[in-house]
Amino acid sequence: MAGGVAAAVAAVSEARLWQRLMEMAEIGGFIGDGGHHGVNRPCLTPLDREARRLLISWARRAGAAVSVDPAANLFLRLEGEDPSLAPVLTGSHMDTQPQGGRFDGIYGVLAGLEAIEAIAAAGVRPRRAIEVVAWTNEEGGRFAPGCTGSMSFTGFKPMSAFDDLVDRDGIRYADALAEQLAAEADLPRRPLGYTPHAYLEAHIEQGPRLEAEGKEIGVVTGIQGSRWFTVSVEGRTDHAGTTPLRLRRDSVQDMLRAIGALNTLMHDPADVLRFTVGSIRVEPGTSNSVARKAEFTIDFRHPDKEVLLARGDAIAGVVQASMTSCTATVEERFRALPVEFGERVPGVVAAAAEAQGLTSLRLPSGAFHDAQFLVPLCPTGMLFIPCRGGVSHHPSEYAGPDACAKGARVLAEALLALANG
Ligand code: HGY
Ligand code: MN
Ligand code: MN
Ligand code: MN
Repeated sequence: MAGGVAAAVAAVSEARLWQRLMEMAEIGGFIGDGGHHGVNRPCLTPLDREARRLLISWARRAGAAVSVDPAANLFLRLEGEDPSLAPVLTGSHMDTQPQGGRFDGIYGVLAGLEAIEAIAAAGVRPRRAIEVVAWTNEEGGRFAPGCTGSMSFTGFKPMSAFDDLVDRDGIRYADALAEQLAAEADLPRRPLGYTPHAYLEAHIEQGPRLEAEGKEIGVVTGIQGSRWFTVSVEGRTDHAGTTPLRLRRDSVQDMLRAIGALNTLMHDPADVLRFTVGSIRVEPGTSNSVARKAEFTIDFRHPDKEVLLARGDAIAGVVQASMTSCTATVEERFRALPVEFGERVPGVVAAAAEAQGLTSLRLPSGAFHDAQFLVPLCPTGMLFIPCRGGVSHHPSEYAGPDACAKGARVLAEALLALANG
């Protein structure tokens, strides 16, 4: 390891990174299942802004320049020798699932800050600037779909495509975004989007493989594809006690029939079930009225593009064939095709892990990430750290201080290799 790199890696502080992870977990923190400390920190909310202010205070103390783009993506910049060169970009997201954990997303942002802080503390000046980004709305929990910040940044979709997304309270994405930017009017602004020299995101695995195989670093090879649909079944509300079955137009009954049929379509014995109904809403929603409307979401994933397209395109037909007395509409809300990271960035991650004497495993990501949208723009990759039992999107999500620090050290070395390359 070159002198500078060794000093930078050595300057990564396990204690500081852990302290910050735990402090961030208090913002939106709650005690959930089994007494575990969960985090519920939706995007574009006062909680999100409180977490961002805390991050900004740490970043400025570390000498990083802070700025925000029109999608409210937040950037922390460690200047390089040649500011005219395209920066290397790292980062992740700060928003969580409603029953989220203390590491999904925020680990990649804080590992990125830890890496640039250690590089600066070691007196190392990278050739290119290194930027840490906190992407807006990766989870899609409040405003579906997710990744609206990175999709806006990369031009995958125009930012205006998300304006009219609404949350459960009917608040529009554009209005929540405007509120965020107004609350952060004191922060320097930057234009939307640029082409990074490379992008590398650190994240917990959110799966069981690294822990099961006793490996310390995941060299991520790619991300499977995801498609989100919203199905709305319309019937008629009636009295639960007096309306004969033959006269009913019961949207819940038809919804259940459709979900049963979809499970048959989606469940491939050679495959794990990659089809999730995560949200169901029923109107009027009283026990003694037949449901007029039943709306449910579909999250369908697959690593093979053809299967993702063919089975996803078949969903609407299966839903329509399942209707006996109701009508249904099927709307696709999100589509991210499978991506492969190639060799450039994964190779740098693998070399850094080896240089630090850490065991590593090449594996694909089952979870989607903002990295998916950087692939068409620049050399892209991810590094994973193991998480307990592979559990995520649950309060018991956990990665230990040692695992978090190992990931941050590999990130620091990989970022320097990319920034000096
Ligand atoms: O849903 C996902 O895959 C990511 O964790 N948001
Ligand atoms: Mn995540
Ligand atoms: Mn997540
Ligand atoms: Mn992500």
